[in-house]
Amino acid sequence: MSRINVVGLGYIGLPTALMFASHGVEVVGTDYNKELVDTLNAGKTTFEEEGLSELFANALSKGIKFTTEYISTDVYIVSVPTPYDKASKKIDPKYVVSAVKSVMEVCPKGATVVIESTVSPGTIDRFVRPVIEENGFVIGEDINLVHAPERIIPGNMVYELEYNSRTIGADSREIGEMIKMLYASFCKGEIVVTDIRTAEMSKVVENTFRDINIAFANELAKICRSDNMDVYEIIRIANKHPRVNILQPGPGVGGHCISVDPWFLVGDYPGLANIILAARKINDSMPEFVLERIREIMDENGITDISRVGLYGLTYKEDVDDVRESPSLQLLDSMRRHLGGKISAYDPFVTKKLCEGQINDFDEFLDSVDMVVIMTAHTHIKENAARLKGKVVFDTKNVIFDDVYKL
Ligand code: SAJ
Repeated sequence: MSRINVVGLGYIGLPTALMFASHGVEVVGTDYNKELVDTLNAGKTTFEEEGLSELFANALSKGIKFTTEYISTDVYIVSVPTPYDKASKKIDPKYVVSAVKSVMEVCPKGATVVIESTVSPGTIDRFVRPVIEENGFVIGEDINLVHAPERIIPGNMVYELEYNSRTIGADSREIGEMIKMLYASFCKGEIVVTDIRTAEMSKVVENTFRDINIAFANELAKICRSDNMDVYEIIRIANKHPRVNILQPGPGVGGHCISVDPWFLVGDYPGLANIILAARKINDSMPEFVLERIREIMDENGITDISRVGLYGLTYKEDVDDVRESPSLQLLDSMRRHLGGKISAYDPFVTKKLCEGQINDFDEFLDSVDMVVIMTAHTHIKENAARLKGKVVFDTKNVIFDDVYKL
């Protein structure tokens, strides 16, 4: 194997490319975003992630290259976004299709195209195979096709890249085993080889499982609130049962995975995906539920001015700088629509201005509000909990153990 071309240098493609390069594989990373490629070529990473800078430095020392061009080589790893269409709920494969089209323009016969992006079951058959065939290639003879969905969690990506188990879906065992060997250059977890459709489905199922389980915790939070029971204590006690493991309620489910993938199943199997749809609706309703609680808590404390209420945390979860599908942004949107006014917000990981009332200094944020709504469980707020004294605190993430308002 001469070298690999990783196509798409985002949250998954970049660390994956760096990991391969750090383990001695010759890597060229391609992204059509010139600004992103320029940033990487200037020696800077494009997002914050534990251990990413060190991995980046290591990969650079091993000669990784970044470019906007697609190169002619034996293995392509396509790692581009796969959004869903908000109306039909089905996957929108446009980025995968356009990346594969670009690859087809340069790839030699015998090359293997690995799709890492999460896709709904059947996407590769319906959208990727035709692109390859339209270019005159016979799949399995001229071009090999593989699906190798990733499983890494933002916040612990570098560790999980190395230690998680992986799935490789391929048309033939031989090609599956070849790509397994490639990933085994850095992956110490078990690598299961299966067919493409099974790999597509199992990845979507993993995230759907988690969505449903979070929805259960969120529904319990609503039930407990309606009848004055402590949901956290109930979950803590129930989890003592050896076969019960309830997740934690929160202000909603964000990120570009768990809040998206279950929609693929709802879109493709309407009428069959019932629990999945209900779970999605429950999780999507949480920002509105938080808003109701904010109103109640404001009333109880005689706070009438919404501009004196501030949101702590804009990212979709703790200790990452990713705001995709963040419940905080959904809440801000609802607050603007229902309550009007300028709402203060602060996040130690976000400096880019995302809302009008955003304040980039924690002291200034605290000075400007009487009520703090904790939306994200950053380590920063756990370490600075004492500084919230004197404020009305609504802790949607259950990180402050004092007498504060909860979901
Ligand atoms: N959340 C809760 N309660 C919980 C756990 C999470 O409300 O008990 C919320 C989080 O606050 C967040 C959202 O759910 O808003 C999702 O966060 P997460 O940390 O559970 O997962 P992601 O979206 O960051 O990453 C997931 C992971 N999938 C699974 O755990 C099954 C990761 O392994 C996948 O690689 C990733 O999706 C992906 O790319 O698909």
